[in-house]
Amino acid sequence: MKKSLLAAVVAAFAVFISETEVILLVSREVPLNHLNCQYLKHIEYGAEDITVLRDGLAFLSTGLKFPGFPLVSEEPGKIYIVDLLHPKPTPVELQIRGNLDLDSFNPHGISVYADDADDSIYLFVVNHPQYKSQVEIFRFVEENTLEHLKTITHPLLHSVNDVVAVGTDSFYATNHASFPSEALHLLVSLLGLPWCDVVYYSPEEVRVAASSIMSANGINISPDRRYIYVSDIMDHDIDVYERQDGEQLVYLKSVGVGSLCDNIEVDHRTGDLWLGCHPNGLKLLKNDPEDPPGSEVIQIKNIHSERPRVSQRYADNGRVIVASSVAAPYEGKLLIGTVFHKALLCDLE
Ligand SMILES: [Ca+2]
Ligand SMILES: [Ca+2]
Ligand SMILES: [Ca+2]
Repeated sequence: MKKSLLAAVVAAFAVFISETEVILLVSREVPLNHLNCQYLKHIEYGAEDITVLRDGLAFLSTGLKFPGFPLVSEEPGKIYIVDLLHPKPTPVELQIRGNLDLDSFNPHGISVYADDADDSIYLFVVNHPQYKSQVEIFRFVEENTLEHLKTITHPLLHSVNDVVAVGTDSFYATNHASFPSEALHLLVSLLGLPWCDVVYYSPEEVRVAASSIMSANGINISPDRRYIYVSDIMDHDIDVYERQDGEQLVYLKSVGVGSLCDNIEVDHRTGDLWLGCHPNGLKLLKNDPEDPPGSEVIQIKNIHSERPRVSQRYADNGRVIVASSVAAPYEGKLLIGTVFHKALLCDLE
């Protein structure tokens, strides 16, 4: 009884503190900064993460169910694919073959790995069946099929948000919470302790690869595969790491973004980072349809220089697009995905 009372007090205080923090730091009203955009067909229940291959094929992770966000559909999550080089890009649902329970499929962050040895494409997907965390590895076969290869679970992979593949069966994954226990994580957040981490996984070795993160959300890799970028969403910055021999991550620096940035996509050609961000965390928590959470896309140029250029490329007050979580550029186009709303295809030029 005492324990549950204490947990309730801690929880209430944590909500108060985190709301205060959000009000102070990211309760922004962003002026509209629109592009020429259209809604993507068939995407009605979010596309929390998107990633684009060099040939213009984009994978979309849709239908995420997550505590604290509205349940917009009872249907299981799905993976879509869309060809950005098609004159009228239209997402197609990928069929999943193999030993995966599709009824509880709840996809979150995604990453692709192109194997130069035989041109195979692997898709890595964070999955939350019954709100647990695991990583699924698929091979993309034929035009519209994913073949499920394996499910990876591990005690260190307890609150996984996103993943970046570095081999056919190895990856880095972010934990957005410091502990699997919600009460413990609330306490840690309440104390402002940066106790979240990035975990390296390979069949031979699983370990914490980077720590001292407030809340690790999106993760991605530079085109030369030398650097790893992590969105520390509650610290409002992007943490930059160098990959060294034996998959050791060495922290280099952090670049402030002034918004709650979710997933990271990297432009294959320029190396620029594109971030889907939440300008107003308080509205995201409340999710009032009368006053919806907005969307913001931020680009970082020259992140490895002395003076990275951080600029806003799109902003909306939630009347067009609610809670953007990813922005993926490709050849003058920009895909914007959301946690639980629609997705946009925009012209950048
Ligand atoms: Ca991702
Ligand atoms: Ca940080
Ligand atoms: Ca995310």
